Amino acid sequence: SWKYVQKEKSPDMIHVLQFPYNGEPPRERLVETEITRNSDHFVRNHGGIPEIDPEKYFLDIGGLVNNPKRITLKELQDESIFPRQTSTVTLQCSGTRRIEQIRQYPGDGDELINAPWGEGAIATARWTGVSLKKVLKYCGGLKEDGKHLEFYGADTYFKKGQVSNYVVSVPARKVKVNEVLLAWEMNGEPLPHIHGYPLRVVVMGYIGARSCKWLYKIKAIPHESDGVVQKKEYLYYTPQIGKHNANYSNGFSIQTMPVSSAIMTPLDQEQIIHDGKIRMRGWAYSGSGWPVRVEVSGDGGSIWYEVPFENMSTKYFHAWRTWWIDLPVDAEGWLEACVRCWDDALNTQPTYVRSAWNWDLHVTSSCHRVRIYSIN
Ligand code: MTE
Ligand code: MO
Repeated sequence: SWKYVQKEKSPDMIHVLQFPYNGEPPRERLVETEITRNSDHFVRNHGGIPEIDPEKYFLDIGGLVNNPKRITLKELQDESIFPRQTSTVTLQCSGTRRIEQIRQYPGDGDELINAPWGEGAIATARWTGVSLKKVLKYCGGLKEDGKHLEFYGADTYFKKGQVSNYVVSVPARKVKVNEVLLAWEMNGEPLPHIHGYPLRVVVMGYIGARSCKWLYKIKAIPHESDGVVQKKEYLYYTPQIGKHNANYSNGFSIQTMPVSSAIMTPLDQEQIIHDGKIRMRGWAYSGSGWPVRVEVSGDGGSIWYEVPFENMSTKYFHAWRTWWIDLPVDAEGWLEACVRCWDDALNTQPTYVRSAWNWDLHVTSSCHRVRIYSIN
């Protein structure tokens, strides 16, 4: 997989894990653009990168559909069969900002098996492909008890004592509302190998884990997938569950991403010489609504300043909003800046890391904080 890292990723990616390859871009670059460059898009892999010949490739669609089908890439791309769809979508790994849970409560969580992501395991791209809704229709639609769609990725990996393919599922209602895309293009370019070439799933509003890469099979099933990734990983445990009592049945599958945000500049521990205002930039995203308000504080959360509406990007419902603000700061010395976001379903972020701490260290959605040294 290293050859694809060198070919397809920026040289200054932060390699969160070398094998399987997991990387995120430098913080200060991520929010420079609303649409992330392909080379800067984070990568989250569980195993190696499969080599798939697009000429020999086909997608099997079976299980509880009326007419199971085997479809080639050419057929999928034939616009007389399937209308093409391009959607601008943010993918966020549920491990984003995990480093805060690890640093603040070392040893409490299952950190040995979980990559220590920073704020960069999130990115936005224009994905082109076909809606899974249309593909299911082409297969005669779902049978009565076809309630979930299971996705099979061609990569294999070893985890939790089992060797398996990458297998996950989403409920059929997510497909019915047209929030699941099968994509072969990323920002107008062929899908990079590292991002799932030749075909991947893009699920809007859900954790990145459901957006299966190197897709080769879709199966309609009556219940959530029994695969390892669905049932043993990406589980949310309420805070009273920890290493002494966690078992896979007392966690539940994380699907929809909660509202979250982050300050990308200035960096944590940065020294800033300024004239009473500090320029801050970041992202805000919600899988369960639309980020409508972002507030930033320079004193740890006593006084909040609203990010002016015109400083928030985007017209894309399934994407993040990048933002900037010139934060008024009088104080000198060390101070704590933090950010919080509201979405249009009135969800907001927990105040402290502990408020949303969970044993498997997912969805660190508390107010993001950076310590900066102010010289005024
Ligand atoms: N699909 C397969 N086949 N194998 C994987 O390891 N990782 C998932 C998802 N799809 C994964 C996968 C996870 S956890 C995330 S966050 C997203 O892919 C990341 O997508 P990206 O690597 O294109 O950014
Ligand atoms: Mo992920």
